[in-house]
Amino acid sequence: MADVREAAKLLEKAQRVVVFTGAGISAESGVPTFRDALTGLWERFDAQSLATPQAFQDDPDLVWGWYEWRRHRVSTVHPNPGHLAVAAMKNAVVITQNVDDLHERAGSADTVHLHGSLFMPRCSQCGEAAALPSTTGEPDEGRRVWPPSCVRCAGLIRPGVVWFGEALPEAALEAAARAASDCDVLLTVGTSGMVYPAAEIPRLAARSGAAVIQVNPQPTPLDSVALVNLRGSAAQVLPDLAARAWPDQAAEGPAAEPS
Ligand code: BV8
Ligand code: ZN
Repeated sequence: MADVREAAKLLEKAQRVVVFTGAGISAESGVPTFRDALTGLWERFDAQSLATPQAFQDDPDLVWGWYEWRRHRVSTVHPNPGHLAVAAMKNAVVITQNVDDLHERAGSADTVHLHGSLFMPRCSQCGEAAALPSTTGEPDEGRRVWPPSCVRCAGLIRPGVVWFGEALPEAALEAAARAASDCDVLLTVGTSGMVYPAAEIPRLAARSGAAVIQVNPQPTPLDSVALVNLRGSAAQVLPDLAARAWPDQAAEGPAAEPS
């Protein structure tokens, strides 16, 4: 209990807050984390081997099918109290490794996506942005789906995510580094802190004098970077933490998912 009170004090006093999230914040919405074993068609693969340019080149319909299945899944679930609590943190800069749109649907309109999004497909050849195919009728268990073709060069359309071995979007990485080095408090939620350069963000904040607060039911390599470790789930810890740090905001009640 002392920890959540200490964390709330740090947030209450803070001028500039950054919230840095990973797959764990979407787990309670029903979005599998990267650690969760893959199911169905993909059970014999691990996420890291599928999320690569090589995998797409070798097996475009397997990889495109996987991302269409994930996009369909995300479109059938909703932000949880963790996302809503973050959206209620008025001046917080939200930086995520997640490719889902649950932060935006909870009200965090300017979320910085370090690893792209499931909702911004583009041509793998000329980079032209592509339309999102409809996901209606997508079977829950997922299947191989041949990627659409680019209207400009007929190249294969790929998901707008950052694959292993690919550079992060420069603007997003710069915005994240700037916010982390300027903040008073960085709240890291639901990430194992193992994927770089994203995992550098909480470390950069700590090196720049900020207080790092970690929310995660499990220990991670960020335990030693954090001033306060809150061992619990995002949907349970964040609403309580926000209510303690900003009681007046809590009185207004969390934002409902914008219609
Ligand atoms: C690059 C998009 C070079 C796709 C993703 C330095 C050291 C070592 C390795 C490297 C290094 N620098 C670069 C590398 C290589 C590599 C890397 O980091 N490898 C790791 C595995 C060692 N990095 C790269 O390849 C990066 N690119 O380096 O390019 C370059 C540079 C210039 C020019 C050209 C090239 C690109 C990395 C991005 C890859 N794309 N995602 C997709 O989603 O399909 S990464 C993906 O995996 C996610 O975005 C996320 O980043 C990561 C998963 O981590 P988490 O989100 O933390 O999720 P995880 O499942 O691991 O953990 C969940 C946590 O939540 C757990 O701790 C759990 O306890 C907790 N939890 C569970 N339930 C809850 C909860 N917490 C709270 N509440 C709950 N309810
Ligand atoms: Zn093209």
